[in-house]
Amino acid sequence: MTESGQENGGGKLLSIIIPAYNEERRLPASLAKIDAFLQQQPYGAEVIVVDNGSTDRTVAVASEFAASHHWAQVIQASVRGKGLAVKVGMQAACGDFRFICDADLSMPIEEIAHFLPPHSNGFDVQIATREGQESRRIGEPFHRHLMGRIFNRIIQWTALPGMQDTQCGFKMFNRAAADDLFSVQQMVGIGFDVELLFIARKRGNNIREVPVTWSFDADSRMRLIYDSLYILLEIQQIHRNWQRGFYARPGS
Ligand SMILES: Nc1nc2c(ncn2[C@@H]2O[C@H](COP(=O)(O)OP(=O)(O)O)[C@@H](O)[C@H]2O)c(=O)[nH]1
Ligand SMILES: [Mg+2]
Repeated sequence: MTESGQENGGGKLLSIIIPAYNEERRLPASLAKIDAFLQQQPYGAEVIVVDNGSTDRTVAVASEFAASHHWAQVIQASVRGKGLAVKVGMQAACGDFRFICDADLSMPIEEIAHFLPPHSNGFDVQIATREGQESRRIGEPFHRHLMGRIFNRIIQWTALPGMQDTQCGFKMFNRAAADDLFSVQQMVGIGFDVELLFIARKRGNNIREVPVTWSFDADSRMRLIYDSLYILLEIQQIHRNWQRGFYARPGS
């Protein structure tokens, strides 16, 4: 990794935003993997860990890492919710490409290369997908996959037709899309992925689904049934927000 990313006009090519809630166990290993990966890359990058309300040592382990890696920082947001954490991180980021990255690295960090130039050329938003022939799901119990597919059908019917996997926690936004979408994002919780993709489609953004290898991790902050049902309520809210003009470009 270059210190300043001079080949990139002094800016950074990549920002990795990691929402983290009670991740003291998973975060150190993931940060070490990201560090090792970035050291091998020719471009400048930054890592932003965003906590909100963790009750364990998440902030301490992330701060320890940031203290010894000047391109890493920790942000503490006040209100809970992955959506808010991602929004805060994206708005603090400075990279040309900004990547949401779950703390568990259930997608190996090396796959991020598929979201960067030249693969990213012409795309505003790129989302990791665990569906399709080129994707690989490792270790996922059958009933979890089935629930996920049913849930995806419901999301397709109600908000995002044709989109095979909206919920994978790895998504890339180019600078323009990030500046635009996160400035109008309203959902602070679980519904934020659907909301961002919904707005991106309405904007006519070019969205690409990127097949990835993904490993199931039973350790989850999500409450499977409750959160799935809650997203449906949030989808109703997204449609209401759209009708009320909440997603209009600021100043338009
Ligand atoms: N900052 C923050 N991160 C969260 C919150 N809820 C979930 N996350 C993070 O979101 C990511 C996905 O969570 P995970 O438990 O792996 O969910 P799953 O993969 O969907 O089962 C992880 O990095 C979590 O730490 C939250 O309220 N605040
Ligand atoms: Mg996970």
